[in-house]
Amino acid sequence: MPQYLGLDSSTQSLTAVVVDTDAGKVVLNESVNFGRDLPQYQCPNGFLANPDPLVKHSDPLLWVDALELLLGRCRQQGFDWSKIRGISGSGQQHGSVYLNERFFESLSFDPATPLAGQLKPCLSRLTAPIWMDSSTNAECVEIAQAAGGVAEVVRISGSRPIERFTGPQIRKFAKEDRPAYAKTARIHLVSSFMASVIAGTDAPIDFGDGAGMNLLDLAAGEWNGKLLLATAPKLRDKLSTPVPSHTQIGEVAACFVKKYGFSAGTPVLAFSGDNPCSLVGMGAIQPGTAVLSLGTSDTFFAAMRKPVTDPKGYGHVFGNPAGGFMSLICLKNGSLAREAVMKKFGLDWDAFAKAILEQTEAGNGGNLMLPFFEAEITPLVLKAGPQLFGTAAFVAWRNGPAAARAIVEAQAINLKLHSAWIGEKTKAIRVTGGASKNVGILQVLADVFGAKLFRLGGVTNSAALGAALRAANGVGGAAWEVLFDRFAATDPQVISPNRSNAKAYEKLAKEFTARLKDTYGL
Ligand code: ADP
Ligand code: XUL
Repeated sequence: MPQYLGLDSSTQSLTAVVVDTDAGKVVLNESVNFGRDLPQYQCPNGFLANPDPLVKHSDPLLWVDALELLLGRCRQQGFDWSKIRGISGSGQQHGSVYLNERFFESLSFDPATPLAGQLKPCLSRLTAPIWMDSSTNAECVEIAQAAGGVAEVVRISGSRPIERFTGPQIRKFAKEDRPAYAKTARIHLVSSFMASVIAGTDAPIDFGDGAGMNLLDLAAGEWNGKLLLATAPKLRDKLSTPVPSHTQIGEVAACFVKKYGFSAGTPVLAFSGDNPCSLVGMGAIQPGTAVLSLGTSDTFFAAMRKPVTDPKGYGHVFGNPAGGFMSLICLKNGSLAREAVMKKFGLDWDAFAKAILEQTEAGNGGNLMLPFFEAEITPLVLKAGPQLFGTAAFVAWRNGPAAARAIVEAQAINLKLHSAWIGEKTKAIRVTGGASKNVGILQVLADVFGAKLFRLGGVTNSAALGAALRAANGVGGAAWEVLFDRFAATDPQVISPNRSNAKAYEKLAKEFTARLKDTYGL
């Protein structure tokens, strides 16, 4: 029975999904949660505390330890890794790991000791900036200037210089710590770093995730000389080659054979970003099916007919792992912002859903929130702190049900307004991610988008599933349609829009736009 493993190294957890393609079954779906299972790293939500609210870094050794913990735990529980015929993976996008010369030799790991300890001396920067970091506004301006303007960066890379993207993050490091930058021999994305570990080789970066760096020439599939130069010195030497996502990059490292019982010679396919992998896991590789992913970030994405860029500069074009391109917008204030409201009023997720579905109505009686608990990406708001407008009780944070509805309505309207540039009419949207369990949240999204929402029938982590399906396609040669039939079927419970709410949301969208303008000058 051919089995394929997909690993997803996401913001708050590491997940392994194994599909058995003959049986059409998911035979493993296990996660390690960084906060709960590895508290010693002090990253309860996947990032380290920092006095600067714009700085969000994680510890790359946490991800390596999580991998070993997960593989070991599943083996202990009786899972047989020797049956795996191909491996691929997914990583939170944009995050970067900085490694010195020793990295290249360290990859022939010693199976007798933990890998994190072996990789520690290879880090030229102890922490890894992740996608939540918004601290590189100055570097974005500098890169645009040096590269010939924002429009030129968009033309080449599919996005304007973006604070969380890897290029601006690299520039900041090169400016702030020149000696450590000089000692950096390799800069990996989370995806290519994890691929390097599992394959014991210096892995390439795939087009899907590479497009989130402001360095890749999308049309040519190569690093762009002008952008490299505008970003940091000698950068080309520090990056591995960009490759198509279906590239086989090596075989599982000998130490994983010895330690966890993988079969020697198991092929490893290039890892990609979590959103590109999710596009596959949701069966949405063809244009016409949009996906809403409600994870730590809320993202909205779809395969594209031809690469179109966002005139406002908030949206992106990434590589579609199945070929061609995909559009994406990302809201930083996703699940953690909803959690902040939930906790403020001592609710749980059921009560949160009830507040929306039973205790409040569309339009929220005029109560409106600008829900930027953290600096926001879409639209660009660098000043953190939610803003409330409406009744005195609501504004004073004394109306829990209205606050629950307000944050979700604002997020939904923000997603709708800022995805309009994609230009596809969305009658049906597939939803995934931790918050897609919540029917209250989904009902508001269905109403605001005026579209039916579908969830996957089985696995909720579509990025890990997508990585497993990519391995089944790229290594095992299974056809996408067959894989989607078996693994990406939607749940019979469809969330349909309540059309009578459309007017209230049109009004709210106008108000939301006006408040953004008044409050942030946007
Ligand atoms: P990521 O892959 O970005 O690490 P997930 O897709 O696993 O994140 O989603 C994690 C988030 O899902 C948590 O932060 C939590 O707020 C949210 N979540 C989990 N269960 C629910 C629920 N029933 N309703 C709403 N949100 C939920
Ligand atoms: C996408 C983005 C996030 C991360 C984490 O551009 O920044 O969605 O990939 O999931």
